[in-house]
Amino acid sequence: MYLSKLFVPITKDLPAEAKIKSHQLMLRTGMIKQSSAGIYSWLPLGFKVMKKIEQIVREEQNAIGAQEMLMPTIQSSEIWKESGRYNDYGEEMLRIKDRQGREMLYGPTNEELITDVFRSSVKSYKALPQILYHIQWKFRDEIRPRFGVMRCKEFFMKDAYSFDLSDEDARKSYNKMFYSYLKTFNRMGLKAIPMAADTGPIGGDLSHEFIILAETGESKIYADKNIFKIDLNQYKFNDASLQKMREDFTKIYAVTDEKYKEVDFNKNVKKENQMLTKGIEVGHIFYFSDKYSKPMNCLIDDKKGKKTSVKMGSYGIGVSRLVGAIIEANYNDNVMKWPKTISPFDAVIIPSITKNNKENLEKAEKIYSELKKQNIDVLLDDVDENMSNKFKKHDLIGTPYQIIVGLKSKGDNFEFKELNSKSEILSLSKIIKKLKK
Ligand code: P5A
Repeated sequence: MYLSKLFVPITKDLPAEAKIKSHQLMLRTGMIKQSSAGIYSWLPLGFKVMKKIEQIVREEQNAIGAQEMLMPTIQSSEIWKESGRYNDYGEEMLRIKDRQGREMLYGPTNEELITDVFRSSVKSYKALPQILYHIQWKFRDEIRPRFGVMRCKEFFMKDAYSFDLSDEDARKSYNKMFYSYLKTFNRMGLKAIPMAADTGPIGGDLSHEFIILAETGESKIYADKNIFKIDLNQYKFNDASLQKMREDFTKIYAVTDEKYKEVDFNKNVKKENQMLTKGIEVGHIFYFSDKYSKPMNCLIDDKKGKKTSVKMGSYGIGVSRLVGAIIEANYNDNVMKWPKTISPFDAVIIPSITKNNKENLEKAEKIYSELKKQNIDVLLDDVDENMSNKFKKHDLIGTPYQIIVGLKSKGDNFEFKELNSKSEILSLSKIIKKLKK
């Protein structure tokens, strides 16, 4: 992509409510534009990043055997009346009526809808276990939307739902998802801590939040630093190993302020290992057994032919929230550094261009087509602007690698720079090798 063609409305004027770095940087680099309180348009740069996050989430869900589907955003109130949550959900639910006066709502979550899909098609234990998921917009009429895409009204969520015959089997599905979440966040360069959590309006008695460390996070956390030492690679993808994994994680003290007790913290964690900080919740998983299947009559025949309510869990990842959360975890002064797996571009070529000398631009175009041939997603800054402005702009956008075509480049050798480190002079073939790594 040529920068002159890319729709990135970089702006300097920030609204007063943009208080945290991710919100400011996303507005400044034209990743998003607010359309009304807590509702955003995703412009090309922001959308590209979000799609990369979505794809990692999808791959890791598929890897544990979850199946992708798509449910609508608008739901009928009937199923929510059956589960008993229509009134309980309160003012966060956006309620609407269609032209026949039927009560509808914009889905804040999908436990009821998936239970309805499931009960109409699955009747026997033989079809179990199943995990279904979709990646779809949600709406919650948050009383105080803030922090840009981190707490907004309309947001993009991956929500998965598991169906099992017994409580024991359901916990195996829960463990698979627990493992999948840790792998998903690792691939985004994030170290997420699983923490025992309250279940709120979703319900159930087993729940973990996945929290990443960031000073601007909304959750206060109290944890033992040893939690970071657990190596996921030691576990195999089988029930016994995944159970051991969950036990290993839950043995180590890590709670949010809802569950924090000073005496427990001091008793369980040595002073030098105590970590008191803030974090952002990027995922949340729940096991709630028959909370929805029982009132909604989602029954299956067990091995003896007896009807029993299917045992369910639900598992959410805030896909759009992750865009902001990853910025919060990685920015440094005004430099946004994307993890390589998430960055909107793999590299940017920055030629020094003047009115009378377009030689560097021509060289840059050649590099561009070489990199494109190698399937490297590269941005070419073909804008006629001074180099210091260009550098500021690209630091802001945060592409992890820069190829600078200016005074220091000679023949087939160019200045190559990884953000936040010193540049080196490398041949194009060496640059390609590095980028492909
Ligand atoms: C789990 C999947 C649920 O809704 N039902 C289906 C369960 N859980 S949750 O914790 O309420 O939300 C899951 C994740 O969605 C993100 N999230 C938000 N992102 C942006 N703005 C919001 N207002 C918002 N609310 C929730 C979080 O990442 C959360 O972990």
